[in-house]
Amino acid sequence: MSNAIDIQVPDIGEFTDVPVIEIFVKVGDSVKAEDPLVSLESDKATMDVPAPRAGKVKSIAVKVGDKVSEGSVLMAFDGEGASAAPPAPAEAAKPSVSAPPSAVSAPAGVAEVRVPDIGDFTDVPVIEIFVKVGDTVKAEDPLISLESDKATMDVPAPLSGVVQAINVKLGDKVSEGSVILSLATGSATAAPSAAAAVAAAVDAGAAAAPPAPVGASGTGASVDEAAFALAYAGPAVRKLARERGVDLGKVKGTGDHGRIVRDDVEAFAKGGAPSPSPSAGKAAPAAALGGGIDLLPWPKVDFAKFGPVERKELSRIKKISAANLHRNWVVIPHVTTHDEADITDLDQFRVQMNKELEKSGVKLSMLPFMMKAAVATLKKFPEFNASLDGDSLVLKNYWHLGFAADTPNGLMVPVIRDVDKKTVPDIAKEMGELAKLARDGKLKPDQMQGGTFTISSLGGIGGIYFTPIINAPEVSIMGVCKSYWKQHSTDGKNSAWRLTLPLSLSWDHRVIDGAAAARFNVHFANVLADLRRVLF
Ligand code: CAO
Repeated sequence: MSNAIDIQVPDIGEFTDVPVIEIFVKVGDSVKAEDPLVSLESDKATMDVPAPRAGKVKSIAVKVGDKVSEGSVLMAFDGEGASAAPPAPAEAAKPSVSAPPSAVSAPAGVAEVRVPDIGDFTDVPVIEIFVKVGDTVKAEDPLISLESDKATMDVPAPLSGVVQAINVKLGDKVSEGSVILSLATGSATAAPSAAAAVAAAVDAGAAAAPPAPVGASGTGASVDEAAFALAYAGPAVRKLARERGVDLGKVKGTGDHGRIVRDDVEAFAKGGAPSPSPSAGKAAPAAALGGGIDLLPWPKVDFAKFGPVERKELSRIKKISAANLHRNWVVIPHVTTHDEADITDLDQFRVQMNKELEKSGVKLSMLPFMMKAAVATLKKFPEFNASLDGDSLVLKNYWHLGFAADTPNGLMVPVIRDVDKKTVPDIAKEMGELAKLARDGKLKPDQMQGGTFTISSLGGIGGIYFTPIINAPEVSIMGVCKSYWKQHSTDGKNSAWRLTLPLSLSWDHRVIDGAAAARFNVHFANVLADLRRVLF
C-alpha cells in the first residue's frame, strides 16, 4: 500500500508568507535526505528547505511565487519509497550546524553541533564561548565566536536544546566539521531551524570574505571571494558552486532579478551559456535592473609575450585584506572630502613635549594628537562613530580607534581602545607597541577588533591627498598625508607660512551627508589648530 508523506516548511524563525523562489525537484525525482527541495526568500535571507529523508517526489503542492509559512505543505513523498529508505538513524539523531534543517522533528537525543562551512579557513581560534553546560539555548542563539585573521564569525545553534557538554575551550583551533558541543534535544525542540543553518552559512561567507587559495576550487581556477559573497544566490546554489569550483561572481543569473540558479552553475561549470529558465524571458540582466554588477571578465594577458616576468604569490594578509577592501569598496558608497589643518602651533608643542619626554623613551609623532582630536570630533558628530545595522544606526558610546599600519606582509589595522581616557604619551606608547606587533606578525585578533573609527596616516611617507577605503563596519575613515609649509592669508593682503596637514575623510553616504562630512573636517582641523578645543 502506498501512502504519501507530507513535507512541510520547517521552523523559519519569525518569517511568514515567504515566497518560494526556486523548486529544485520535480514529480518522480528520487531524492536523498538533505537534498535541497525548494528555496525560500524573505527580505532578509534566502533559505533552502532540504529533504528531511530520502524518498520519491509524489506531488508538488507549491509553485514559484507562492507564499509559505512554517507548516505549509510543500510536496508529498511516496510513503513506500520513504519507508524503504529511511534516514540513517545516527544522522537524524545528530544533526550538525552545517547540515540543513529538517522539516520533521528529529528524534529526541543528543545532537552534536559542528563548525559549519567557513570558507577556506582552517584552524580558526575560538575567541568566545557564549554558553555553558546546562544552558538552554534556542535555535539561532550564538554558541561560539571564531576569529580568522580579519573576520569574526558567530556559530549559532542549529536547534533548540540544553547544552550537555562543550568540546572546545577558548583558544582552541577549529575547522569545518569540528564538534563544538552536544545539545540534548527533546522531541518538541528537535526541529532544526532553517534560519540558524542559513545564518551560519551566510555570516561565515559574508563576514569572513575568506581568500581563495589559487587552485582551491574544483576547476583549479581562483575564486574571487568578495564577488562570490556578493553574488545573488541561495545557499544550495552556493554549495553547488563550491563543489563544482565555480566562481559565482562570474555567473550570470537567469532567475528572477538575475538570481543565480542551479542550472546557471551547471552550465557555467560545463563552460556553456546558462540555459534559459522559465523566468528568463522576463528577467533583464542583473546590471540593467540595478541588482548586480555586470562587468566584463578580467583581461587575461600573457605578459611574458611582452617581456620577462616573475610571479609572486600574495601574502595571506594581502589576500584577506584584498577581499575585505574589495567588499567594502563595492558595497559602501564612498565619498571623500578633503580639507587641511593648520598644525603650526601643535607641531611646536609636539617638538617641545618630545624634549620634555626625552628621558621617558616615548616619542610623539602627530598621530596620537590626531587621535585625541578625532575623539573630540567624533563626540560632536556621533554618527561618524557608528555602524549601520539594516535600517538602524548603532551609535557607540566608546571610542576605540584603529590606525593603518604598513607591515612587510601588508596592511593591518590595530585598534587602540578607549582613546578618550588615555593621554597622548600613553597612546603613542601603545601605538608603537601595536605597530611593532603588527610588523612582526604577532597581533592577536582582539587587538584588531572593536574599532569605531580609523586613521590612516601616510604622513611619514608623503603624498597630499588620497581616498582611504572605509574599514567596515565603521562608517568613516580619516586619511592624512605629509604636512607641508604653505603661505596662508586670511585677508588677501598679509600672509604667513603655516605648517599644513592635508586631510582626506572618506564617509559612507548611506549614513553621512556631505554637509556633515565638511563640518566634521572643519571641526577636526580646528581642534588640531588649537588643541585646547578638546576641552569643549
Ligand atoms: N607630516 C609630516 N611628518 C610626519 C607626519 C605628517 N603628517 N606623520 C608622521 N610624520 C613624521 C614623524 O614625525 C616621523 O618623523 P621623525 O622620524 O623625524 O620623528 C616620521 O614621519 C615617521 O613617522 P612614523 O610613520 O614612524 O610614525 P607615525 O606615528 O606617524 O605612524 C604608523 C605610525 C604605524 C601609522 C606608520 O608607521 C605607518 O605604518 N604608516 C602607514 C599607514 C598606511 O599604510 N596607510 C595607508 C593605508 S591604505 O593602503
